[in-house]
Formats: sequence, C-alpha cells, structure tokens
Amino acid sequence: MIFKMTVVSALIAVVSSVALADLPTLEKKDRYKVGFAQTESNNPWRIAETKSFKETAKTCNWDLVYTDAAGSAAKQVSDVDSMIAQGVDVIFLPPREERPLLPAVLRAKAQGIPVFLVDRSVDEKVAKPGRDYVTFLGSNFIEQGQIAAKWLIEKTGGKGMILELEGTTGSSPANDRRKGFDDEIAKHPEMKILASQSGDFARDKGRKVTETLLQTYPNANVIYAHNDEMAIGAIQALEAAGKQPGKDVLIVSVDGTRDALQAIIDGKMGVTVESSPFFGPLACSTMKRYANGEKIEHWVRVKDRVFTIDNAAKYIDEAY
Ligand code: GZL
Repeated sequence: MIFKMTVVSALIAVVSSVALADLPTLEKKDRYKVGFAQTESNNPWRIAETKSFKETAKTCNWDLVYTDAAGSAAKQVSDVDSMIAQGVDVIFLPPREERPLLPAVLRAKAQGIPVFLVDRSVDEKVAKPGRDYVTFLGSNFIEQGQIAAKWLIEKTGGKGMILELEGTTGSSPANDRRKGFDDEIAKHPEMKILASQSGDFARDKGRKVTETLLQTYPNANVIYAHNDEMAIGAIQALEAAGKQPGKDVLIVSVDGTRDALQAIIDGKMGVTVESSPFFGPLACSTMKRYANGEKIEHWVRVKDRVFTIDNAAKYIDEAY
C-alpha cells in the first residue's frame, strides 16, 4: 500500500507541476498531423476502431501517425513520446491502463500538444479533462455493467451463480464494467459472484480462464464477460465441457461484435451491450470544434444500444 501511495503521490507531484499550465489550443488549418496510439490489434473491436480512424484520416484531412503498442502499456508510452518528438498537432489516445499513460499525457500537454482520450480513460484523480487533456470520448462503462446486470436479474428472477471474466487489468472499461455490474448484483441475495478473473479482453484467455473456473465452480450457471471476445471463448470452454451455453449457463457480455450477435441468434448468448468502436468521425468533429475555439465538454459520450434475441438479426449485417 505504501508503494502504491508513493507512486500516486509522485504522479500528483508531476501533475501539479504541469497542472498550472493551460490546456494546449489547436490552431485552425487545412491539414493536421494527427497521432493515434492504438493499444493492440488482438480483437475485432480494436481492428474496427483502427479502421475507423484510418478511414476518417482521408475525409478529415489528417496526415495520420499510427502506432500499435501490441498490448504493452510501456510501448504505448514510448509511442506517445515518439509522436511528441515528431511534433504532431494532436494525439488521440486509448490509454491501455489508467495509470501508466498519465506521464505521457502530461508530457504532451507540456509540449503544447492537445490530447483527446478515446475509448478508455486515465485515473481522473490524477489528470483532469479540460486541464490536462481536452476530453474523454467514450461510452459509460458503469452503465454498460448495470444494463448487463439488470437484463440478467430480469431473466433469472434474481437468482444466479456467476463467473465474471474481467477485461485488461487496470483499464477503465474493466474497472467500471465490474463496478456497474457487481453493485447491481449485490442488491440480490440469491445472486453470487463466485469468482472474477481477468481474461485481458482476449478470446483465448477468456476460454482458458473459463475452463479453470468451471473446474472450481461446476455449479456456475451465469458467465458475465467484459467483452464479446472473452464471452465467445467462454462459450467454447462450456461446449468443450459438455455444457450448453444459453441453457445450462447464461452468457451476458459487452461490445456487439458480429460473432456475439451470431451467438445470440444461435441461442448461446443472452445479451451484449453495445460499446461502439467507430470513433473516427466523432474524433474528427470534436477536434474541429476544438480548433474553432469551442469549449468541449469533459466527456463526449457515446450512446450504446442493447442487442438481444429480439434485434440481433436486424443489426448483424452492420456488425464488425
Ligand atoms: C471499450 C474498449 C474495450 C472493448 C474491448 O471502449 O476499450 O477494449 O470493450 C477492447 O473489446 O479490447
């Protein structure tokens, strides 16, 4: 605990030395050199987000500087530092985890480069929107967890033995999807979260974690996955164990990928709460507003739909 406080107090010290400076502005011009520091490309969601940014670069007059941190927060930090050194006009950043990227965000600010956080945020106890970065463009992850829980409560009448597959440890979607879901479940005494373990938002890790947890908790009859990739992995593990997903074990998830909508149509998944990856156009419009001198709200919120057996077939053709 002492180490953790030391790290936080060191970060706060860095922040306070930078916090006094104003947020960098963005001059109006025809073309911009834009940095997009992707976390990894290990799942359809990430690939769809990157495609959205690369397509938007053509229509928004960006010279895009794209990097892929291959799942390493340390590499993402060095990717951001390299963008700063290249003198980009603006950086769009999905911080892989809430804390490791904080110093890089502050270094960009100190070099006069505005940062827009996209799809994940940083620890707002340390760095603030409107002071250290322009804004956070993204979904309400707590609400996504709440919606998943409420669907489950309605479906089961408030009963369930739950295994939870968490996203990347330390990432804002994992932290908040857990908080939103767990706080809702806690209101129902006949619902219990038997175990909660990270599958790192990855399909194969989700499968392996589920295999292990099923051996310890054979009575589990619900799996809540923080993203569809882990949910699909869990479905594979259930079927390998001779269980019928959607019948023996209910699956609730988040994202809205094509494979998830197909699993819903096939009766293997109950619900997936959308978490749209298509940030390119919103990034373009928000950046233009900022360059025009508009004051940007601290959270540019993305509205998400909910996919169930009632609408999955209607939306699967547009899914990624
Ligand atoms: C959510 C995003 C998450 C997705 C996962 O905004 O950060 O990361 O839900 C992805 O699929 O890996």
